[in-house]
Amino acid sequence: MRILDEVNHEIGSLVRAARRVAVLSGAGISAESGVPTFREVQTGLWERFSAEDLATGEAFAHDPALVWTWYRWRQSLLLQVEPNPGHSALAGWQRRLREAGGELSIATQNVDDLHERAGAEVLAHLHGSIFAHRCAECSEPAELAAPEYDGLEPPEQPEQPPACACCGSSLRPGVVWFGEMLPLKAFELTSDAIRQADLVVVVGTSGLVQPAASLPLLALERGTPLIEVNPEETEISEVMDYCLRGPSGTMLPAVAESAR
Ligand code: BJW
Ligand code: ZN
Repeated sequence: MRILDEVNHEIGSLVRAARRVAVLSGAGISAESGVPTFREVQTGLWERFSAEDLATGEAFAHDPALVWTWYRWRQSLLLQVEPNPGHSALAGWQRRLREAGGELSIATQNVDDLHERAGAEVLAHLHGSIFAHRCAECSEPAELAAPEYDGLEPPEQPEQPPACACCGSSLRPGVVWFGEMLPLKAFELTSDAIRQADLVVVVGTSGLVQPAASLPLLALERGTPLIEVNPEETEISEVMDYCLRGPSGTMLPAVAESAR
């Protein structure tokens, strides 16, 4: 493992030679857009809870209004932020590789849509989408208007989740909570993309949450080079060939530029 604070010659050569690139992204890539990462301390209504406490079916069953309002507030925050240079760099690299007959696939653990808003196509949302809703009982999908909070300050009062039009049970966000299975198709597409890649880039994830954190290990089967982009050491840094220690908003544009 080589720890670097800038893109060097070796990384440049790997990136230039790569025709099939697989990217796994996590909350860190959206941090510079102003989206809190998953393991940051919370404020307001939720300051007594960690995000991990709230992202469970048990929490939703125990206090549906609290959990529902947390997700609606996060939606409203996302509607007020923009993709950052890290998202844009991946989108541009994907476009250029495709024009040259290659492929860059993006699998994200993020429930936001910032990759798409930067112009990228996302192969897989491994943990679902915060903008999708469905019935917690019968799984019927539901469309909802945007939340009315201003997005910056958490609301003062929790609101109850709306009722399903089919069965009257509570709606829930279309995300994957702890203890729930990941969408099989998304998981398989990501596994295939990593197995077929000639370069794997892991960006902005702590590598703590399974099974997503183990997906990059599939690259080891064929000895595919692995690059991590993260200002901090992570649970999966050990298996990386290169660790670029810096924010993705700076590092990814430099990596993508070295592909030219
Ligand atoms: C920057 C940066 C910058 C900052 N630039 N970087 C024991 C062992 C193994 C597994 C388990 C176990 N006990 C339980 C499990 C299973 C569990 C799990 O993994 N738990 C661990 C916590 C131990 N996993 C599951 O339950 C999964 N399902 C499953 O296993 O199904 C099988 C099963 C079924 C039934 C019973 C039992 C098993 C489901 C996991 C679902 C995760 N869902 C969440 C919430 C989604 C909805 C929402 O957003 O609210 O997904 S949890 C949360 O973590 C979210 C994230 O996608 C995910 C990963 O977080 P991520 O992206 O890594 O963010 P952070 O905050 O952790 O890290 C940010 C990183 O960014 C840091 O490294 C920073 O340094 C970096 N950073 N600024 C670049 N500018
Ligand atoms: Zn229903």
